[in-house]
This record gives sequence, C-alpha cells and structure tokens, in this order.
Amino acid sequence: MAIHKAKFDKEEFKKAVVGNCKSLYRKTLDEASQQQRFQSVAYAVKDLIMDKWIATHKQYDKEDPKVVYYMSMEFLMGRALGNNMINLMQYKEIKKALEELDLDINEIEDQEPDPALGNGGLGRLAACFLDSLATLEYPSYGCGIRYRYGMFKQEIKDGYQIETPDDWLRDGYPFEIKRAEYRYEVKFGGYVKVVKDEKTGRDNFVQEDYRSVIAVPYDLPILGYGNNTVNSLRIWDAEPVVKFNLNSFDKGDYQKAIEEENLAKNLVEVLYPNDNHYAGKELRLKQQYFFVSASVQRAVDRYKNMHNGDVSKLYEKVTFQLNDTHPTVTVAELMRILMDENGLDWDQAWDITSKTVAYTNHTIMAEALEKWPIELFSRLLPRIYQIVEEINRRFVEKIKAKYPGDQEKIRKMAIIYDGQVKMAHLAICAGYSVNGVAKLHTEILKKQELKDFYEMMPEKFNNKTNGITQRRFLLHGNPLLAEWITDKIGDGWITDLKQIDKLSLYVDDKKAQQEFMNIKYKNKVRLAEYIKKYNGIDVDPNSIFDVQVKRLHEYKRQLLNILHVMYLYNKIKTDPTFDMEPRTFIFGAKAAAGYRIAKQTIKLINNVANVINNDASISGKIKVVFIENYRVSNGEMIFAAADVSEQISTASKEASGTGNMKFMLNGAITLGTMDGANVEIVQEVGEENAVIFGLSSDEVIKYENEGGYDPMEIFNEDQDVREVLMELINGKYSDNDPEEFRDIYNSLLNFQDGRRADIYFILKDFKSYAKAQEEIDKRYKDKAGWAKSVMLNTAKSGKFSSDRTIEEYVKDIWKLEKVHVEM
Ligand code: 26V
Repeated sequence: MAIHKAKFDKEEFKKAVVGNCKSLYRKTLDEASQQQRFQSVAYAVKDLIMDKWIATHKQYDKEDPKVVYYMSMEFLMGRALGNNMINLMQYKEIKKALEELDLDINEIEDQEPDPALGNGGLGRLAACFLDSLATLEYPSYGCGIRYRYGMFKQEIKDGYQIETPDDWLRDGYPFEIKRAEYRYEVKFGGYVKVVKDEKTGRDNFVQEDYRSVIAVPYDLPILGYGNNTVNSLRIWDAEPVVKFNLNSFDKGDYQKAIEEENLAKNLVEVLYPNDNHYAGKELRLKQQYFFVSASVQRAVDRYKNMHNGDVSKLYEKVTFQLNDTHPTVTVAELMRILMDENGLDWDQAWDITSKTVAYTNHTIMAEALEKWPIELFSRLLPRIYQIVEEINRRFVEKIKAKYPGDQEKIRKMAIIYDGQVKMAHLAICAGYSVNGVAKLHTEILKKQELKDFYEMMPEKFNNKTNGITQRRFLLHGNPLLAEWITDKIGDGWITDLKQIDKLSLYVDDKKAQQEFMNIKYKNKVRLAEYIKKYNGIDVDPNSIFDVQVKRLHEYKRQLLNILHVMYLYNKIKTDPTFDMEPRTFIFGAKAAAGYRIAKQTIKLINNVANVINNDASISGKIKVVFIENYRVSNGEMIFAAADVSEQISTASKEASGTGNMKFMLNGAITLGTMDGANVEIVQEVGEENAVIFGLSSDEVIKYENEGGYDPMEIFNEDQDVREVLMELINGKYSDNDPEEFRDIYNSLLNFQDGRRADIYFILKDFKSYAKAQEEIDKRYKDKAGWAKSVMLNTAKSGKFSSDRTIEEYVKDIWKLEKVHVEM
C-alpha cells in the first residue's frame, strides 16, 4: 500500500490551536483550563482532517462503489485525538508543536472523555472494524446511536461498584458534525390502514395515529492510516417533531405533542449497560427501530439519488451487516421501504432484501437471545410486525416443504412462535450470510445452537475470526514497543500485521530479549504509577503482572481467578517452604448494574485485595489490584504492561474474545481455556508458548447434556477447595457481614432458583487452573525462556489484525472494491 504522509506545517498548527482557544473561549492558552486546551487542540486536528473527509465523499459520489453499512447498537470508540494523530501519521509532529506551546500531549489526551457508546467486545469490535475499513480504503458507514449517556463510569467505594452517568457530551465533542440536512421521521405505534389505490388496484398500507420522532445524524470522522480515506461513523440523535412542526399545537393536540417530546428525549438517553443479557425492555426495541429506520431510509435515499430513483438493483451497491440481532428490524424496514414507499411487490422486495442483509452472531449464551413478545412488538411497530408475520408465514411454508409433517422443526425454527418474535431466526432466514466470530464458535453454531438452520441452508454459514487494530493497541497504546519493532523490522507491520512475524528472527537474540523485557518493564512502571495514583496501592514492577480485564460475567470466571488467589494466600500462610515468584493480580471489570453475583464478585475481589495487600507477613509476594473504571483508554496501557493474559472462560461460552489478542500483540502469555479465539492463538503461537487448562468445549457440552456435574464431590474430596469455599462464608473476607458472599457460595454448591450448582464449572476446573498457574510460575523463573516466549507471542499475532478480518468479510460477504482517494 502506498503510504501517504501529508506535509505538516507546525507554525500553522500552533496558530490554529491558539486561534481556537481565542474563538471558542476568548482566552489565551495559558489562561485556559486543561479541558479548553484539549478542545483547542482537537479542533486544530479536526482541521487537518476536513479536506480528506470532503475528498473521500466526493470520490465515493463520483465512483459509486458498493458500500457496507455496519449496523450496530454499539461503537466503543475510545479516545479519538491520539488515534487521529496516529492515523494522520503526524503524532510526533503534533506532539512537538504542542511542546512548543508548553502543552504536554499526554495531559491533553487525558482530557478527552472516552466516547463509550458500547459495553464490551461487540462494541469494541465495531470500532476496530471501522479503523480497518478506512485503512484498507473500503467505502463504509458505521450506523449507530448518539447516546446522551454512554457506558456508566464505575467508581469503587468501600469495595462496591457505584455507577455514575457518563456525561461525555458535557463539554462538547469536538470531532462530531451535525448533519441537520439528513433528518428522517421515524414512526411508532398507531395502526395500519389498508387503502386501495384506485388506479393500480394495489393495497397500500398506511400507518395512522402514530407517534414519531425526527432522527438527526451526527458524523464522526474515521481516518484511514496513512491514506486520504476518511469514512464516517453516523450516530443518530432524536429530536421532537414539534420543533419544526407546530401543527399538533395548531390542532390543539397538546397531549400528542408532549408525548412526542418525551419520546424523543428518552429514546437516545442512555446505552443499555447489559452485556450478554436480554431484558425485553420496550425502550430498547424503540432504540433499535429508531436507528435502523433512519439509517435504512438514508441508505436507500442515497442509492436512489445516484440511480435515477430506481431501487431494483440496490444489492449491487449496498450491504447491511447486522452486528448481532440488535439491528435485525433492518430486514422488515427495508421490505417496508421497498414496498410501501417504492411500490415494489413482495417478491421483488424480498429478492433485494435477502441479497442485501447479512448477520453476525456474537454469543451462544441463551440469556442474550432477543425474543420480543408479540404484544409489545406489534403495538410498537404495527407495520413492521405485519411484514415479519408474512416473512414467517412464507418461511414456515418452506420448512414444511422440506420437512413434511415435522412439527418439531417448525417449533425450533419459526420466526414467530409461542407468542414471541425471535430476532436471530429472522436474521438467519432473511440474511444471505450468517457468521460466527471464531472457528470454534462457528462450529458450535453449526453443530448445536443453529443446527437446524445450518442443515436447511448450509451455504449461508461461514466463519470470520475476530481481530483488533494494531494502530490503537500497539502503535498508540505501546509507543516504546512500537518504535522498537519498527527499528527491527521496519514499519510495514502497521498496515500489514503479518510482517510482525519477522521478529521471530530475534527471539533467541540475548540483546533483543533484554530490550524487549526492558520495554515491558517500563510499561509496568507506567501502569504501577497509574495504580498508585488511582488505587493508592504500591505494586512492584518486578512482580509478574497477571491481568484479567473484561466485562464481569460468571462465564468469564473472574471468580475462578480470585478463588485461586485466596488458595495461594492460604498456601503462603501455612507452608513456610512454599516459594513463588511475586505476583500482582490485576482485575478490571464493569458489572451490569442489576447483576447481583457479578457485583458481589467485584466486592469479593476488593475485600480479598484489602486483606492480602495489608498482610505484611507475606512480604508482598501477592498483591491484588482492582482497577476502577476499566475502559478503552486505560486498557491500552494495561495491555502493554501485562505478563500474563487471563482468558479463562468456561470452554464453549466465549464466542471469540478480543482482549486475548490485545495481550498477545503486546507480548503476554495466554493462560486460558480452549475457548473462542484462544484456540487459534495457541495454533499460531504454539502450545509451548501458552498455558492451557480445563475442560474442553466438547466436555462442557457433554456435561451440560447430561444435566451437569456434582460440585459437592469436589467440595468433599478437595481440602484446599473446601477451605477456600468456607472462607466465603466465615467472615474472613467480610468482617462486617459474614453473609456478604453467600450468593456466590450458593451459586457454586447449591441448586437454586431453578439453576444447577456451578453451571460454569469453576470447581471442576479449579485443580487444573491451579496447576496451570504453577506452570506460569515455573516458566517465569526461566528468564530467557520467558522472554523468548512473550516475544513469540508478539511475533505470531499477525493473524489477529482486524485488517485480516475485514479483508475476509470483503471477499466472502461484502464484495467491496477499494476506492483510492487522491489529493
Ligand atoms: C447483548 C445484549 C442483549 C440484550 C441487552 C443488551 C445487550 C448488549 C450487548 C449484547 C451483546 C452480547 C454479545 C457480545 O458482546 N459478544 C461478544 O462479542 C465479541 C465480539 O465478537 C466476542 O469477542 C466476545 O467473545 C463475545 O462475548
């Protein structure tokens, strides 16, 4: 790829910063607050982007290429300033310019709130994909919601998680642009009236007595690295209709006006902070239809403008990728627009729709499956429901034709069944592609979760193993290592991560090992300083940094990790001959606000930390740290500083994982189960450079099919495990209230609330995990061996670039052509 580096006029840039500060705040830089300085710098950087942004869209209008619309309820973007500087290839130049203005780039970057319009893996994947699409010069839009409040901020008080609102727009977000000219009306509720068209004899369907909102888009620039491509992330805000149409007041329909005002206000107020848990909330369905309707209306309009109003070949230029089932109403909304607004008949509309929509599955967790009650769905979206009903009717006919007399197939596959609308079934039935996000995950979909669908339409199924962008998670997050790598093998890895394999040549080189470990040490010092500042805990950068950062969920098994810490602590206390490398166990995780066991687990980690960190008798052999408010920005620093990457989900439950890839890229050893993309990580780096433990996914699934296993056996037989479990309820870690962790204890040992004990096999895997941890200890003692191993992890991470993932989506699903933007 031809890398394009634009000229940078330092004096111009400095002038712009000073000028921005004046015009935005009527202040000189020295008077301005840090936030105002950040804004002044960010606007100057935005200026460097605008010409490219304009040029890119001129080029798209001219060439009329096929476009992918990445439809997602979540985009976990992380900070933009540093990333934009990186992708402009002007990080160092801008840093220098700021120094001359007496501004420290790190302090300035720290002023930016993380736009956190996402929960975890699924939202961050969307953000990595946008980075790769722009870098690879593929025309694309991200389509989502401009939540007023993103993912909550987490504070830890007395060991408990406290959620506070993330008011990310408070000071204004410098990179967004309001596109008031692309407003669309989105209708909810009312009823559908059938009106006969006198001339054609056709039935027209008209929604009446509805409430509506106006969707207004804001665009965020998505810069390609080292090229002129600037794509857009389009996030929709909701405004009340009355703002531009006082009609309802004129008619005296005051009530309706108020309702519409409220509808608009509530609609985009907040991101649902659940990860992997479906709750069936009406507002959530409203959010889904809101952004889908606006995005599809815009996409069809844009297409029609470029094709003389003829929609019949839409699929040639447009593809909608559904990021999980959340935007699945896309299917019915597109049908509605094609039929009701463009006069196509059902078959024409279906032909187009089913060539235009594709679906990605991100979880097999049953509790995440979206199933809307018919009552709710049809009341909120009456016309959309009619269309879904007809899709279902025809689909059931097809099932019957294929499996005559097989009621069971209908029960398992119908889109509407048992009073519910099943979004995954709709997405699979209508989509031309269905993909999982790691090899193992896709296999499980085909063999278990979606078996019937796979049997009926195997051609739709494919795998796209996830990836991450090395621009953010190495080049920006780990500048020391990035520079070192570039010194050794050149900078080709930045846009072609496979090249990082060239580092393999250095893994036995003593000097290179030393340099690599020295950088790791510096990154650990940087994290230690952060921990000191925010947690007040001293950690030793010479200890092993053993890290588990990800959303808190039982299947991810943070509990296994902390139970093992408790076990180790007992060992140190009771066995004077026990020797281990000093270890710092680092956790970071947000729990969904209503998820009790998850919140208790956070409290447990903090209480264990309190006891262990304050026990002088173990002379700092173990430290436990819970990093508050884990998010993209501190994540970048955490990945860079890790020695051990904890990827310990119950096998079969983690669809892919992407944190695992970020750690690997930054030179950490995976301590994990054979789950998700861990399987492929091990395949790339070799078994001897990872530490694997626990049940396989086949074993887990087998146990599940047999109705589980009996954890009491382990409790009775294993003294160490029993001791740790008793400590959950004897007050050792909960002075004030010995009952504090009763739910956790029960979840491991007792059948309750209709749920078996230990459904995530924590006790079953405990022994094997403890052995794996010993193996880590042993390997770390061999300094050269360890250095070689972590270097190999970095060297073999090439496959896990989201650039590779995107190229696969393009080739197998989207069929896009690159558009090169000349300037
Ligand atoms: C599901 C739901 C259910 C309804 C309520 C709100 C809500 C919000 C998010 C989700 C998504 C859960 C699925 C998810 O995040 N999957 C993760 O996707 C990653 C990217 O493919 C993957 O690496 C993780 O393994 C997978 O857990």
